[in-house]
Amino acid sequence: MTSKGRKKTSRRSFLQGVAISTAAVTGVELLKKDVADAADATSEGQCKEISSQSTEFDLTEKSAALQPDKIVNSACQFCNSLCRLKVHVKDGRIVDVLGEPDDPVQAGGFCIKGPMMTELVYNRFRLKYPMKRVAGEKGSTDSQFEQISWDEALSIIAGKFLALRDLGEARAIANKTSGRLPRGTGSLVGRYFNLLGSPNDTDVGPVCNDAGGNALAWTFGLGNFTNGYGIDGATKKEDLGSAKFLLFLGTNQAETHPVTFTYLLRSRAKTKAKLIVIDPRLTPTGAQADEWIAPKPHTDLALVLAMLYHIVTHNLYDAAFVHSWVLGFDELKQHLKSNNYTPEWAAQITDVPVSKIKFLAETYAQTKPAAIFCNAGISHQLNAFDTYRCLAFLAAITGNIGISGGGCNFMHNTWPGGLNLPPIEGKIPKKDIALPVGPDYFAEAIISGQPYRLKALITQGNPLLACSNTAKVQQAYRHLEFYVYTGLFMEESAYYADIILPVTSGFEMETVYMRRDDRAIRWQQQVVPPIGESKPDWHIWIELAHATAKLDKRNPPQYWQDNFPSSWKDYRHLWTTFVANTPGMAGMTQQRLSERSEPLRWPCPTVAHPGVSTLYLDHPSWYQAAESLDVKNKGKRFLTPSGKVEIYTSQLQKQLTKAGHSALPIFYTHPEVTGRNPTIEYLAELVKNPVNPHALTHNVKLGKLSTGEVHKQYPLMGTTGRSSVVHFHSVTHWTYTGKQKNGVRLVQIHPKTAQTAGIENGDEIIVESPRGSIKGTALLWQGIREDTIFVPNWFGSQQKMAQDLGTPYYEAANVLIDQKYYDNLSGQQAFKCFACRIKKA
Ligand SMILES: Nc1nc2c(c(=O)[nH]1)N[C@H]1C(S)=C(S)[C@@H](COP(=O)(O)OP(=O)(O)OC[C@H]3O[C@@H](n4cnc5c(=O)[nH]c(N)nc54)[C@H](O)[C@@H]3O)O[C@H]1N2
Ligand SMILES: Nc1nc2c(c(=O)[nH]1)N[C@H]1C(S)=C(S)[C@@H](COP(=O)(O)OP(=O)(O)OC[C@H]3O[C@@H](n4cnc5c(=O)[nH]c(N)nc54)[C@H](O)[C@@H]3O)O[C@H]1N2
Ligand code: SF4
Ligand SMILES: [Mo]
Repeated sequence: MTSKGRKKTSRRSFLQGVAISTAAVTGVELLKKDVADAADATSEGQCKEISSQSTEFDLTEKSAALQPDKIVNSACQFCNSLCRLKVHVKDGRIVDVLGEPDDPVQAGGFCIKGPMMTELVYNRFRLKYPMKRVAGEKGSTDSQFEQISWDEALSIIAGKFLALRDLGEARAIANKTSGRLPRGTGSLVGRYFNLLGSPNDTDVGPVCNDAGGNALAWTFGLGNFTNGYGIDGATKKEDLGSAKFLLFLGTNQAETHPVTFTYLLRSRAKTKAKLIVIDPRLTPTGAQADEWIAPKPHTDLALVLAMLYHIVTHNLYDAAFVHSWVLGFDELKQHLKSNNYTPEWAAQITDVPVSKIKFLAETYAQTKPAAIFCNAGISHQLNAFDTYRCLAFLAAITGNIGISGGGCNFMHNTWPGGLNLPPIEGKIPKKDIALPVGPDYFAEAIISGQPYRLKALITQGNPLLACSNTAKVQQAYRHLEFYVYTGLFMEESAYYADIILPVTSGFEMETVYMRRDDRAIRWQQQVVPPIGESKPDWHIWIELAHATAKLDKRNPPQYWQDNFPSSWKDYRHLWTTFVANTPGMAGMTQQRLSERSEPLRWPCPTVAHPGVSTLYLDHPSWYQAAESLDVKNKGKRFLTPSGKVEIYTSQLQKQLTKAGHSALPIFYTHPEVTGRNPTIEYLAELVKNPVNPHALTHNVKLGKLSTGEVHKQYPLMGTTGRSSVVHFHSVTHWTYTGKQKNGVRLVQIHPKTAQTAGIENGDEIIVESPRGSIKGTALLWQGIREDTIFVPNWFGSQQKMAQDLGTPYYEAANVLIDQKYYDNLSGQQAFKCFACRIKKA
């Protein structure tokens, strides 16, 4: 953050601090920090006029060399803090990147990655033109590729897809999107797949955080982050900034959403709101907290069930709200009691003391408004949908939903999920039911052909690092008949490709790219022309449709051309089309977005509407927006079938039972969690997924006790996640700054655990799981449970920037993780749990 005079606790002083003796230790005790630290946050995010300035005087003023010719309003393509980046351009070159001081949430701030956007533009490793494979085995680094024209590349792809379709195998063609895309790309992919007749265009959601959105939709009606950052235009008051209690589960926002987290800290310095962070390890987020609680990984569901139990049995709930707005409270109460989900029970499973669980439940219920925030630490559990549902129940029974400063802020369930295009002209083929959602299932379908085989695939993102069980993904991608890789660099996945397509980075396009968690978006101007022959994704799909038109023998060219007008290549035109066809966005015109310093939130039914901050707020502004989404919503507060919060209804029960679940979740967890716990069995039978009804899923049986057998060989638990604020998935590993700051894979291990294994700080180590092993460097860290290690993801074997910095090349961390374990409702992969052992390399 560009801040002045910030006090820091160094890692050294931290390591010299007190050892952790119990699972629940306060960040305060551990770091011996005081409230001054929190007050310090107020200085965060203060913008300096020119970022390269390093004193309080602006010594770049009148610097002939550094005065920009123009400043372009672009945006960052990395995290969901959605910073505006004001890009200084001199003589056609980017010379500086600053934040937006006129956006009160951003307050001029940005993180280390903002300026790294420039390193995506000027980068000798950028893919610059389309290529095709000419020699070498798929996956081998000896693979040879040769430059081809866009015309040739797109006609090869179209020809292959049409050939499969004509054999009656349209469903064998799939696409996997990434979260890093110009908005609306998924709608164009979906349209192309509709015309082709394949159901297998998957969104990044099931890999990322869909479970949260799914649970919200099933409980409250909309699948989105419920509250907003900054001033709510309807009430003219702070929304999340007015929270009195911030409960974070499985989210390390200090490193993953630094600027919006800074906004929360800035607000908290005024409100003195309590912040409690629940995470098996101490992160920079936990360091800011009043209390850090470290449960055993993958057991949050037990913690939340016990909080519910304590609130219900001690009458700590909001009886008036429950009476007016909640369906199924009595059934929930009965369920908690009959299963005996007491704090004592949960303490045994989670390893969090009983008193802590009770304290947590009481504080949450009695400190209103209380806002819950969750992210990948919850989403990447095999019980994610059920855990998120229980968290939604917590908010519902305490009346913390539909109020400013409260809500269920399940991150990365922002808007837009889909942007609508006009109805398709012409008759489209009937589609089969889709494969189980989540691209991680693709590997299984390619290898086993169950329930049917995938043969051709396009991806955005880097599945060879991002998907679970890398060895299986490698095997599958070698077997694919046809694979198209799109991306910025020659990443691990590109070596498996038949065709490689170069895409433009964020500064090279006028578009709407990232989105803020609270459903807000902003318009961004193009800063520089595309590098080489690279194209933005939406151009690729429009041009692919036109290439397909030329080769299709079944349909007239208009079938493709009319449904993909070339005018959409102008993003303004495409955006106007989205605005005209998507409910709730009539007020989000390009003109309005361009004129604002702040992003604008959906839903936003008219240009006079401020955009909704708090969903379900009992306020005319919300009712107007709700009705714009669907006329049937007229007068409804919650957008469920009943218009109320739905904890239990017979309809919910009927639907969820079909896939082995219940409207009232029981506790179960990953079989590789230590101890003997109720777990999950995947049945051979595939059923229609009630949460994703276009797709199949495995039926499951919940509750069978795990044997603990795996822990005889692999006594520890591993979890994964982001290495630090420096990296954004794999892409920043291709920047000099990224590799320079964080080029070594540091595996966090508790000192006692390391000592038992004969490992010292800085030792080269090997981490082994039943699937495979990886190398890393031991980072002894007192802020992690003794039974758990943390392995950062997205270090890869082809990240050429390592050459420049002399850092190692690494195997994907996902070799450690089993693809079998996933949430059969949301499709979320259990990235956050694996049995393991460690040794010195
Ligand atoms: N710098 C940076 N920022 C990013 C990204 C990035 O790659 N780099 N990626 C973006 C994306 S796509 C996403 S989805 C988000 C993810 O953002 P986060 O969810 O904040 O990131 P993670 O590091 O995956 O996981 C968060 C925390 O969950 C903890 N955790 C692990 N297992 C458990 C568990 O069982 N229970 C609980 N309560 N916690 C657990 C981990 O220790 C970790 O600190 O970040 C976004 N922002
Ligand atoms: N073990 C473990 N695995 C995980 C996770 C975890 O926490 N632990 N997290 C999961 C989560 S939440 C996510 S979101 C995924 C992220 O993993 P990915 O989906 O692979 O990450 P991305 O950042 O989307 O994509 C990486 C590459 O996409 C390319 N790219 C960048 N911008 C664009 C663009 O505009 N268009 C196109 N076509 N390509 C582009 C770049 O070459 C970039 O390096 O990983 C998942 N995998
Ligand atoms: S990565 Fe996030 S916090 Fe950092 S500059 Fe980009 S949008 Fe802002
Ligand atoms: Mo994600």
